[in-house]
Amino acid sequence: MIDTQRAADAVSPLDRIRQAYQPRLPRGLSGSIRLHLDPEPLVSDYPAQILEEFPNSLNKPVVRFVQGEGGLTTEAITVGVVFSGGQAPGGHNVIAGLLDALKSANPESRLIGFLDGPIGIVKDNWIELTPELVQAYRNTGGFDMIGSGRDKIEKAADLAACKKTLESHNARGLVVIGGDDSNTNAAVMAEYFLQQKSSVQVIGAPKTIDGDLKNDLIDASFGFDTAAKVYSELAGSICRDSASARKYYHFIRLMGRAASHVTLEVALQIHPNLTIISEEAEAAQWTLEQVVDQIVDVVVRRSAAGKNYGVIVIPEGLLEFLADVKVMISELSDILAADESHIKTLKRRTDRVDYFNQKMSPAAAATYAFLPDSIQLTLLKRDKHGNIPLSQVETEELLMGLVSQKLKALKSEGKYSGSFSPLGHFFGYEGRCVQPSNFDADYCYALGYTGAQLIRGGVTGYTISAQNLAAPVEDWQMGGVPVTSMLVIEQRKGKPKPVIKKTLVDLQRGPFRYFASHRGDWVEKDAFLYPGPIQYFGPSDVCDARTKTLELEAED
Ligand code: FBP
Repeated sequence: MIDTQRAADAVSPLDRIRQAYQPRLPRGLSGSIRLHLDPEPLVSDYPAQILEEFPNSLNKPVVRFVQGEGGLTTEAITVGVVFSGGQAPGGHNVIAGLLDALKSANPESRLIGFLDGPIGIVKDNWIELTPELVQAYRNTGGFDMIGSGRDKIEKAADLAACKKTLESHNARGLVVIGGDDSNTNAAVMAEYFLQQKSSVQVIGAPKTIDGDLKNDLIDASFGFDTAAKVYSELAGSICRDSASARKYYHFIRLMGRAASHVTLEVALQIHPNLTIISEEAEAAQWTLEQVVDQIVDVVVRRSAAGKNYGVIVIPEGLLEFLADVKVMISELSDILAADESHIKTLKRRTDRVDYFNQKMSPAAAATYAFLPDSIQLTLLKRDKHGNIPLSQVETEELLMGLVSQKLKALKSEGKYSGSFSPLGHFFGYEGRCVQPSNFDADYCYALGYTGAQLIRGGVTGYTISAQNLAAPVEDWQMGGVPVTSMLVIEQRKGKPKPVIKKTLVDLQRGPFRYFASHRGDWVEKDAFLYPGPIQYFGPSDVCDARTKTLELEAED
């Protein structure tokens, strides 16, 4: 249930001041503009399943904006909008940009918000997003204006219900604000509407703190900048506490699902003593034991230098990338897809271990049996898109225990004489709903503004693209990338499914290269940096600073 009264009477001093912040718009979106379709379509060598499931949406051109008149409707239109998936700072500004662009083209145009995610479209559960309501949420964090959800829209009945809802509102288009799975929903809906000869257009906006919805035409997903800044502040403070108290080892796990973009960005911002990057672990085929050995090595080296404290940073999804655990998870997923209801009844550890001993390869069964109860149970869960709920996998606790054991063994052999007091942290939900940084406030507003122009221009099946984001806002280049061009086939719940490709950390690109060439200096020395909290007012080099990731990728 959405509390639409809340915003009016519960406003913090910062939110009140931020309501007056007017996001900057790229030059390319100002004045008279029209759509320009690249002369050549974006052609890919699609797998047969994608060719079969998306016959109407493939091989479309990239869309850009150019100065000029015509082509964008000035009729009064109705547009629907929905948040989908996890929260990310700036979502309300996407809605503000969308509303402002629609109203400035025609004050009679309407924006309606579907409640609690895609299920709101299926159930026709919505509210009118009036200028008064939206005003109270400008530049605020959270998705609470209309709520969000993780429903997957793929069943024929759900798709038909979405079409019915949108047509009953006479909606010209729908903007889906979401990550990879949500933009997959957008692709499926756009194709369905085309097949059904419906004129409803579908546009996706690239959202996710994970930073993995990006490619040559989308420099960054929104929310990554703000969330990474929050985690850098928190983890930087922990570094300072560690260097002050000099008695604890802090193990910090950072949200970000599979990709390590958040972890890498935080490492570049704070210089921890050791940072594990999942993509490197996968490339080098590290096992769990090898990761433990690396941490032990750092602890022993620092101890020899008189430092029995430090900070170790790991990504949320690390386990999925370790050679031994990865094989086990893949076997587990197949077994789960075939026998989920029975597996759910295996409440006792011994029953689960016995069952998987019969069903898995001996190595995978041994890996499963080795894990603590809480992780064993979490690995049996899947969300509606088939993802493991990685935020609940307490990898930092597992590593703390295994490192302790190894250090005890080394001590008994006389190879280590230090003290080891580990403390675990997980930073994730803390960063998803804060007031967006100036970057995300501007970026989200530009995304919403662009979404409205794409709908006014009559295109469907596009995700909003954004290039040159390391440059000043005025020089950003906004447009649209065919959503189907990002599709690949992945196994989900034991079946091959078309999904938007997650972009993981590229070990050849600037951010990782910079990290790899500097991390050696951060192990024994305390080279910690303390970025402090996000600044909204003050010198531009602090308030408008881009992520290191964006800066270093721009230099590539
Ligand atoms: P999205 O991909 O939907 O943006 O989700 C991001 C995320 O914050 C992940 O980093 C995290 O693993 C997951 O959501 C947590 O999901 P939930 O909010 O359902 O607990």
